[in-house]
Amino acid sequence: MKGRRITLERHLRDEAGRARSPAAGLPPLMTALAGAAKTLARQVRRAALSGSLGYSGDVNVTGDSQKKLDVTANETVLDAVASTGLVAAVVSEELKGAKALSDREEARYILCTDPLDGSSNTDINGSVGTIFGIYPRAGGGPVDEGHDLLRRGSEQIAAGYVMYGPGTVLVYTAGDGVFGFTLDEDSDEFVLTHDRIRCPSRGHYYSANLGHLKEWHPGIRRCIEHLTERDPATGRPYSLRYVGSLVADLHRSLIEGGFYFYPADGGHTNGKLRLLYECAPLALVVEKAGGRASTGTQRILEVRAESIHQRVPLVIGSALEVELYETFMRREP
Ligand code: FDP
Repeated sequence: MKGRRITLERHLRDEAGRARSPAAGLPPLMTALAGAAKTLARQVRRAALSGSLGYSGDVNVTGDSQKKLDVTANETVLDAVASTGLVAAVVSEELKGAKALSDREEARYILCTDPLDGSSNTDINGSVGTIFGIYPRAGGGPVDEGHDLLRRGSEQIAAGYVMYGPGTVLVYTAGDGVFGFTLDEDSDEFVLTHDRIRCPSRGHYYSANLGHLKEWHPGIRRCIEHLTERDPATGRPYSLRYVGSLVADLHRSLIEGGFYFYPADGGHTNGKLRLLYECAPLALVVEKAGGRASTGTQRILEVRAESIHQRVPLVIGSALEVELYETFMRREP
């Protein structure tokens, strides 16, 4: 990249230096997460060589068969954040309950994470990701599930994701702007490559598992019919793009416009994706970039979690497409 080279460390220092930045206490935690991402990028890249492809033989708490990489990714992220002493507890897709890490006063944060999202892609050398949302503790003393963990996404002070694709990209927001960093493997540094990302207000892609189409809300089926009709004046038909890895599909929508959705269906009556460590962190990123995220009827960031592994329907991406989807859901059949 031409011009001044800004590493993640440098960027975090600059942000922390701004008097009112909400990121002030976050640099060591973000640095630890970036460190975990570097380790994971290597583990994912070398998985076929190190015998780490395939299933672990266990099933996680939400019923998914765990991949070996799910297990190592979880350990990698937990070890990294535990070493900072800043995190009181972690909610992870791979842990049945929240894991308490520290009861010291400096442990001011709660981390919600999906350490390896899209793990059905690991064995075919496809893109996968890590998702994280960071909350301030609600109070002192021992972590209280109701107050500290069952939160609204709007209470996050930072959130982001790492995408392990052809390159490794870390995208995060601490409230003021969304920033994307690409891992420079020569220097082993994350370098700012996407400054103050803005999600285009509309795009021409939609991403969803159409295998469930017949079981969707009639409004969503009508929305698909609308998107696939030919009308060059409004850019229709839209093109379908579906990696089947939320982070990768979301990253496309964030950068190029368009939207991703995973509604309720016969097998997933509340949708498939988890509120605390998939939907809420990505909703914060997308909203801070000017996009939208909703259940189809409610803004994701306003949904208060009722349990740590709660699922919700999700539609996320360019503001105009998310609005269109919501409009179709509201219309009478
Ligand atoms: P995966 O099960 O592979 O971890 O988080 C769940 C998730 O992937 C998302 O990343 C992805 O978008 C979705 O599920 C894929 O679900 P389908 O296989 O039903 O399309």
